[in-house]
Amino acid sequence: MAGTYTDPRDRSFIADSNAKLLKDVDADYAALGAILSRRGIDIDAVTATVANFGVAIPSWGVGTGGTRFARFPGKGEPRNVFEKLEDCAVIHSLTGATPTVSLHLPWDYTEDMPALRQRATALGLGFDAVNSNTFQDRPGQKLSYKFGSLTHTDAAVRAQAVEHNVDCIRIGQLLGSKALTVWIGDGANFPGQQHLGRAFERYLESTAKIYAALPADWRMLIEHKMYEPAFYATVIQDWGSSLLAAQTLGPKAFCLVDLGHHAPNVNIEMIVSRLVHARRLGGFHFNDSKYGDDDLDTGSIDPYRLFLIFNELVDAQWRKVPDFQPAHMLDQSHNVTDPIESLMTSAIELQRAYAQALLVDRQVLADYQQDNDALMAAQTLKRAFTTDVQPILARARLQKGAAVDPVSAYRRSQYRLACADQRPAAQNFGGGIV
Ligand code: LRH
Ligand code: MN
Ligand code: MN
Repeated sequence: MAGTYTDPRDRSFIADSNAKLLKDVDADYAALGAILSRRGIDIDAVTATVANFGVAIPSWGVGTGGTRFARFPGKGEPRNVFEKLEDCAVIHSLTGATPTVSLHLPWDYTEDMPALRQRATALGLGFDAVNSNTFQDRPGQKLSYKFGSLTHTDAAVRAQAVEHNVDCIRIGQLLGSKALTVWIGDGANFPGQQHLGRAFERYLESTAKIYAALPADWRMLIEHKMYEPAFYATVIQDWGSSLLAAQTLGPKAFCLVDLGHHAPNVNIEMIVSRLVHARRLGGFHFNDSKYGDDDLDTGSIDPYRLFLIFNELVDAQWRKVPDFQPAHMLDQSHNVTDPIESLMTSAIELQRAYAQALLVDRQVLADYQQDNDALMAAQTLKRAFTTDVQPILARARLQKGAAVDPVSAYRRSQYRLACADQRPAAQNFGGGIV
C-alpha cells in the first residue's frame, strides 16, 4: 500500500478493510453471546444500545496539542475549522461513534457559519455544545482578561465577556447547536488577591445575563476546574460552586464534569451520582489523567474509574431518572500521537466502558447492597468490568458501516500522508494547549 492514498471515509474501502476480519468477528461474537446468555443477558440488546452511543469530538483535539513548554506539530494538521471537520468525519466514518463536533470560539470562528454547517451536514456531522473562550485575549480585543473575565472587578470587562458568550449562542444557533459550555480561568494566584465571595457574586451576575440570552431549547453547561491558570483560588473550582451557580441561574443551567478537573483521588463517580440526584448533570469532557488536567486519552490511565462513571450513568437510566440526557464530549490534548488515532481510540474506550456497565446485573447488585454483602457487591461490578466486550464493539461498528479495526484501516488509508501533502504547515494553530 505504500504511497497509495485511499479516502478512509469511502464505504467500499471500509468494507474491504473489514472483509478479512468478518469470520473472526462472527466467531467471537457468538462465543461472547453464549457466555452472556448464561448470565441472562441478550448480547444483541447490548450491541444495539452501544451502537446508539455517540460522543462529540472537540475541534481543538484534532490538531496536535502541547504543553506550556512546547508544541511539536504533526504533519498534515488541520489549518482551519473546515479541515478540522474533515478529520472529524474520518473519525466518525471509521468508528461510527462520533456524530458531532464541539466548537471553540473564537478559535473556530469563520465568517461563513452557514457554509460550515452545510459542510458538516454533507459530511454527516452535527454540532454539540459551543465553548466560549474568555481565558485568553484575542488580537485587537479592547479589554484584557489578565485579571479575569466574567468575574473581573471592572464592569466593562465583565460586559465584554458576557457579550462574547452571547455571541457564541448566536453563532451556535446558526450551526444547530443546543448548548453553551462556559469555562473560565478566573481566580487568584495569591491569598488576598481577590475577595472570594464577591468574585462568585460577580460570576452569578454575569452568567445571569448569559442565561437570559439562552434560547428556550438551549442548555448552559458550567464547567468547573480546581486550578490552572489560577493557582490559589479558582472562582468555579469544584462541583459545589458549579451546582450552586446552576441552581441559582435556573432550570436550563447544568454542571459539566471534565474528568481532569479534580484533585487526584477524588471520587468522580460520586460527584456524578450527586449531580444526577440534583438533576443537574449536564455533560462530560472525557479524558484521563495521572496528576492534574493532563488531557490524556480517555481510558488510558484508569479504565476502572471510567467504568465506574458509566456505571452511575447506566444506573440513572435503569432508575429512569427524568430528563436524563448528559452531553458526551471528549476534551483531550495529543502531544505524542496522531490526534485522529487517539480520538478514535478514546471514543472506543467510552463505548467499552458503556458496554461493560450495561453488563452489570443491577437487581443482583441492589440485593447485595441491601444485604451489606460488600464482597459480592464488588464482585458484581468486577465481573462486568473484566468481561472482554470487544466483540460487541466490533459488531456495533459493523452494523453502522464503520471499521472493525479503525486504527488499522486509518493507517492503511494513508490519510495523514495525504494531508501532509495537501496542508502545508500552518504558522499558528489555535487551541489544544489548555
Ligand atoms: C480547561 C478546558 C476547558 C477548555 C478546554 C480547552 O482546562 O478543559 O474545557 O474549554 O480545556
Ligand atoms: Mn474541559
Ligand atoms: Mn481542562
